[in-house]
Amino acid sequence: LKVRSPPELLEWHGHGTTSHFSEIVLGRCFTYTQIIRPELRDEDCQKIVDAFKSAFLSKNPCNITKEDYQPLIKLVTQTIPCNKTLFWSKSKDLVHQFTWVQREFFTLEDTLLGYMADDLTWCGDPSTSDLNYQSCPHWRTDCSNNPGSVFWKVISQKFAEAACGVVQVMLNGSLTEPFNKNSTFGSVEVFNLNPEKVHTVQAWVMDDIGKVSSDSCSGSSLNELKSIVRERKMAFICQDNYRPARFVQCVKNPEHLSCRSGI
Ligand code: N1C
Repeated sequence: LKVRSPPELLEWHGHGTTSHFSEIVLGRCFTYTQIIRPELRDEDCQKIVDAFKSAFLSKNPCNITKEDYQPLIKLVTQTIPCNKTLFWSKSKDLVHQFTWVQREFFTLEDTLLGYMADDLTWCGDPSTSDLNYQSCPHWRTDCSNNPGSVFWKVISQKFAEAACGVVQVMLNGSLTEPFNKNSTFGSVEVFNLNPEKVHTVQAWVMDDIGKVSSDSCSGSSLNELKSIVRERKMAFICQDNYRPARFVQCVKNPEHLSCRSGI
């Protein structure tokens, strides 16, 4: 006789684990390692997905630590070529449209672990070995040490530590603070760049099409980033509306004045 547990009340304020989470991450792992980057074809996707799930299953989803993800991190070794790391903050759609065309650049979502987890939610519960499809902690109203937030923090840190040469960051010039100290880029990635390997940080500050283009590179927000970068002994370059990325924005707005010939 199977005893069914009563329907649970929603314990957390965030969305529950994405339906079919295990199948999606396994499928994405195969797509990535077999089709997108066949140089990784020998990676063991089943093992990777098991390590991913072991990081948070049967654990309190408010007490996840960086150490929980170490076995997963150790399992996946992917090297990104120098000069090709592209960070971003508040510009996710554009940056991915850009890397889709400009294939040699890598955002974190263009690496195996970032690709597997992108846009998904996941958490477990100490009382079962199942995923919690009902609700997961919301980072602000419940707790910041939840499986998703800790995951992005850990892999963002690794991604930044591994960068070399010149690194790029795409920022959103339509915000008053294109560089935000509290973002993952501003709090984790800039501080984990290794100045012995990274000589230059290059910012591309992209305005939304239709908003009056502001000279964000000379504003106080970008000045703060410049200070941090220079303090850490790296060079800083800033470009407002970097043309190759502007062209990607213009695909959807070909008639806009800023997209016509004399841009
Ligand atoms: O906080 P952010 O941006 O500055 O984070 C972006 C920054 C990028 O350079 C990435 O390398 O940090 C990395 N990163 C992701 O790749 C990522 N994918 C999805 C950080 N967070 C990521 N997410 C989720 O979006 C995650 O849940 C986090 O809280 C948001 C951050 O987006 P943001 O504020 O625009």
